[in-house]
Amino acid sequence: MTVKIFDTQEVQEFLRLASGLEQEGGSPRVKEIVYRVLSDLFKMVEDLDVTADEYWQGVAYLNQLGTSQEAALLSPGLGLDRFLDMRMDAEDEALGVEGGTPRTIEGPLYVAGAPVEQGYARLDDGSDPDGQLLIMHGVIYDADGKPFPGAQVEVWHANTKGFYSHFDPTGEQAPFNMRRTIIADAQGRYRFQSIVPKGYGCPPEGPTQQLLNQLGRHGNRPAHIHFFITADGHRKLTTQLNMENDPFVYDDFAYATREGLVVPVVEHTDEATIKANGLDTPFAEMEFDFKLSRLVDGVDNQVVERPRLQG
Ligand code: MBD
Ligand code: FE
Repeated sequence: MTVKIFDTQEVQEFLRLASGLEQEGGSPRVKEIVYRVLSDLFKMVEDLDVTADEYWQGVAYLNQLGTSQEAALLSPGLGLDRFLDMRMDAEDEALGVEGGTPRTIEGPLYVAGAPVEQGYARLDDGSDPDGQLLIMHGVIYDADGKPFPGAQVEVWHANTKGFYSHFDPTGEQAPFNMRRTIIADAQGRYRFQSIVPKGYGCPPEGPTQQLLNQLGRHGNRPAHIHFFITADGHRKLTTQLNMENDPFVYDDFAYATREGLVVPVVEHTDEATIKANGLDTPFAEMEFDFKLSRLVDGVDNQVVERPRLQG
């Protein structure tokens, strides 16, 4: 079709009507957003000459996305989560905030309410037969570079199949497996034992992977560990560490890898080191220190509230 109607008075008035802009009630903010989204969609349909068949395929896709609970998975896949981070980084730059550990996206798989431990925790319950022992540790530093005793380290990661507890399609994992909250010790240190995770892959038959296939893209993430770090007087840090030896480390479908967040996984096989760590088998070690940023005018200007599963 070559006829153009988007710019006619009839269509422009219709957009205002459908967005509730001629109504008294409702939310001005929602009206403003819906008006913009609808306008952009109408224009896209006209400019790209979207057929009715294509349109209804799109509607069916959205239904599928919801039924599969994958909306918050498609979002990072299309780079929207990364874009929100880019905006926060730009805001920091404009305000002159610098020097903390880089943020990166939360992802869709956090669960609130993990067990709380002091200084040290074991994250895995020993049920993953392929698990390679992992020791990870480091220090939480405040904005002045001083260790922060009592800082709260929330950590979560996948098993050797790339599956997270509470979201495991095999149903094999117990609640809160590989999820803990660790309170930093008197020297600001945290330490945990777990197993080396494997990278996540989108459900191969799900709507997210289906769309990625149409884009000629894969749906894999490198092996990674998620963190929320919380401490008085500082902004909550949301970040992830990616394992340096993973083939996807710089090819993440969710665009979460960042300079400064790639960590070597050091393999230890010599007896003395094994013993010194109180262990009796070879293990992998990761070390990472987190540096927090202070509140901006007394508030966390970038804290994100979103619906989260409560375990
Ligand atoms: C994950 O484990 C993840 O961290 C993100 C961002 C998206 C999908 C799965
Ligand atoms: Fe993840």
